[in-house]
Amino acid sequence: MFTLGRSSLFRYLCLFAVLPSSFCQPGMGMLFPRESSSREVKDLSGLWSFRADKSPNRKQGFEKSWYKSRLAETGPVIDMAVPASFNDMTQDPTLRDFIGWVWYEREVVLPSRWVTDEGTRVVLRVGSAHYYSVVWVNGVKVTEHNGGHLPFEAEIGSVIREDPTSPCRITIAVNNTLTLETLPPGTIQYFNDPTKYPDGFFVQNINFDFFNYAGIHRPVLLYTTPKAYVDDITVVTDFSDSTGLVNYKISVQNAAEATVKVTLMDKDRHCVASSNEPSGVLKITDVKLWWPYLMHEKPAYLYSLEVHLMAADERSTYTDVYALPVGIRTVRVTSSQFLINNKPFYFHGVNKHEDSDIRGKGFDWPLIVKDFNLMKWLGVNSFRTSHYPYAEEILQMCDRHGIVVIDECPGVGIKDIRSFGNASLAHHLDVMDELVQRDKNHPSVVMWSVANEPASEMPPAELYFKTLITHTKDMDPTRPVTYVTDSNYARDRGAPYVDVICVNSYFSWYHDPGHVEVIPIQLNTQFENWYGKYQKPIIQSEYGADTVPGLHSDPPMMFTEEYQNVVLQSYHNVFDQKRKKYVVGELIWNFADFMTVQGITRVVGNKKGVFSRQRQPKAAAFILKERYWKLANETGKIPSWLKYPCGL
Ligand code: BDP
Repeated sequence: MFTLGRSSLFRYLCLFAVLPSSFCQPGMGMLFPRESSSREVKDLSGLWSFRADKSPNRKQGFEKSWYKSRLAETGPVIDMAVPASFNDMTQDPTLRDFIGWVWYEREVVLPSRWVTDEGTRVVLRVGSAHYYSVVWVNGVKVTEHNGGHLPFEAEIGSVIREDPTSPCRITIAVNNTLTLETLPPGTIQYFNDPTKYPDGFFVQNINFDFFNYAGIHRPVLLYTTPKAYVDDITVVTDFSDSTGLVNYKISVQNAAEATVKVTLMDKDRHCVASSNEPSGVLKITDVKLWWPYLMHEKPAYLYSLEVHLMAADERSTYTDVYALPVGIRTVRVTSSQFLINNKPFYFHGVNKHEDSDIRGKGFDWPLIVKDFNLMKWLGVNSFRTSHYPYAEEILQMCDRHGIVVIDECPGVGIKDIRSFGNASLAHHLDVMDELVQRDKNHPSVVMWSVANEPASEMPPAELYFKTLITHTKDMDPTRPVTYVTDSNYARDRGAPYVDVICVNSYFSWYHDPGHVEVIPIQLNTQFENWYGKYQKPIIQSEYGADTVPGLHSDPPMMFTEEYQNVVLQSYHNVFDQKRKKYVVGELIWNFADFMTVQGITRVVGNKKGVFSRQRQPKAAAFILKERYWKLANETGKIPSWLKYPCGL
């Protein structure tokens, strides 16, 4: 182990190479905040003060500078849970459907060392807030962020040190208005006819099928690092025979001089490789690869890459320690296979949503643990983060349990030609940058999805997706890139650029409703057409049928549990013919029922879940469970210790 007393620091600094200057790039890292001997984390989950700006132009909060004093002094506030969507918290229908700025505030008492020690960085991190956020500390603006599903940070040390005696007052204003350039896009439409609508009536139009929940959705944290710190780590893994290879690169900030010690520890805390260089390749003999759940006797093996930074500036010396979980695995795609560690991988999984009663899209550990138990019970080996990036803690669970992830950005509902313009593309590229930056080190993430069902037949879609996909591959050449299509194979303009074709189809539902007998023909045609044209592996990325739990009919009718069963079985028969050829996966739509906007096709939400929104199984869950365990037996390896499929 690497430990060093302060007195031996300078001797130590001389022992290791001084980092080259190119190594200290401007801070771009988004490492997940972890406690270590040099870092503390303070979780601000709990009750915040909350006020929706219901003024006609929604700008009163800015006009009256609500951030300058305590929110309660500006007008009436209510208690609000963080993290959570605000929409379903109260009985107020105008808050449920509120569009515009909402204001959150929390006062925090900080440990005095954080405030007095100039050698400590204090960072405020918002896991996600939907959609646009502005953040102040003690009335001073510290950052703003455009986008609803990814974290953002601000270093607040200098602000809190201005008045060490005052508590730290954090104000966050969040706006859920969507525009043609947001991801997902949306438009505001005003209705001015006084014979039909009340004064100021407007709606937000969207082209995606989930409720636009809003608020602070993921934990807000304060964390510390030393002034000189490990800003980022990038890990790319490979192996050759029984030797594992971990390519790593560490970037450091604020260090005039710095040395690093990198140690790779196995699960038993034995050091299996180490280095004193800021970048390089660690070689691990008798490597234990990271395997997906149900593909190996010991899935999801994680090493720990421990980075120990020793740095100095003219005033002081600093030590920073950061431990990153690392799974060693490879991903590759051929014209008909998806390979993990050079073995064919078949996705038998689900599409999910971050969605539940009361919390909306708010991060919730009990829900996450329940969902992982249900997924493992079902025999799921993978899911797609439809239709936006999920919380980092969920991806960490996937790393730990071997659940493979298709990581999707919020490019959903891009149907208006104006959303293919330069401003939209620039934002989409930024979001992909943020997503890859956040998720690049997760072994569970095996593919990036840049969009869901865009209007890919429109002429501007070709350049748009070519640019987006090429850019994503440049950022991360180690993972395939896709977008999910529902377009006709002959009209799709993005497919030439993707590595894997992901197709959604709803035969016997949106087309030929009630006629399950069309499924075998139409699904077969779908696969043959796409494969015939592109010779790329195909994933059935969505299929399903709305089902109201407890509704029954035989012969099966739409919306009954029996109908969902027949739809699934009819699809499965075709998958079984094609998976021997080029179909590499099937992801049911959806894992659980979820909330949508109100409309004539939705009965309090989308009911295509195999579980209800409260996570109780419909009949289809048992069909899927039987199938997925059979598939696991055929295409993977059910570990011998997994006698009965359940439990984490
Ligand atoms: C698909 C969309 C998904 C919808 C689903 C449905 O990708 O977001 O929820 O249809 O209509 O086309 O259930």
